[in-house]
Amino acid sequence: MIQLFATPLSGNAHKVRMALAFLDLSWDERPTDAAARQSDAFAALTPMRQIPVYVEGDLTLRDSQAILTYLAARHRPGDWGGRTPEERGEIALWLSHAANEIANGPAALRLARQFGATIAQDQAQAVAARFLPVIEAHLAQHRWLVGDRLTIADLAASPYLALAGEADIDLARWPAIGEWTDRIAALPGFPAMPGWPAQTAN
Ligand SMILES: N[C@@H](CCC(=O)N[C@@H](CS)C(=O)NCC(=O)O)C(=O)O
Repeated sequence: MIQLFATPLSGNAHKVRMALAFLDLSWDERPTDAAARQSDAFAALTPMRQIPVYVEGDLTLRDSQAILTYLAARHRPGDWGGRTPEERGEIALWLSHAANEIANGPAALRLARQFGATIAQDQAQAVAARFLPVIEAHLAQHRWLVGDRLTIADLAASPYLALAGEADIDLARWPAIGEWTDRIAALPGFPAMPGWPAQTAN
């Protein structure tokens, strides 16, 4: 049985939860709050002491982008991870944005506002201000980040943008981003996440 070490409010964990749900896989969710992340047992799973962590048999994998890459290769080869070299390159681009600009912009701002984390506010605002117009312009021209279908690029990039309101980012300013996160939430099997509004198909 797959185990997913996670919390309900972690956008990084939700990337993996969406992938598992869309793949129609069963998993055992292992709630891993801040106290649990300090335990020796959790440190033995991941030296970073961060969620999500994915365990399947002998495989233990940390980092949401890495776990998505694994799941795509295992369960949707030549599709979720890209059909062509060009698509694979484009998917790597959005996974990089997820781990850099989205993590250090909207996700960091949410962490500060919702959970009281100390962050470099000005820097996070600047990262978000630089990145949001880029993805908005892309999504104004494309229904999905890469190709004409859902890929792991969408799974990696969407949670912290769907939750941007919790970071005091007004999604009304970014309509294409909002329509895209609604589109993902309308997919059959989408797992609910607190703060990500439920949708019907569009
Ligand atoms: N690059 C990692 C980042 C994971 C991450 O930041 N996880 C957060 C929860 S969303 C965490 O465990 N924070 C606790 C900590 O850093 O100590 C990923 O994409 O999975």
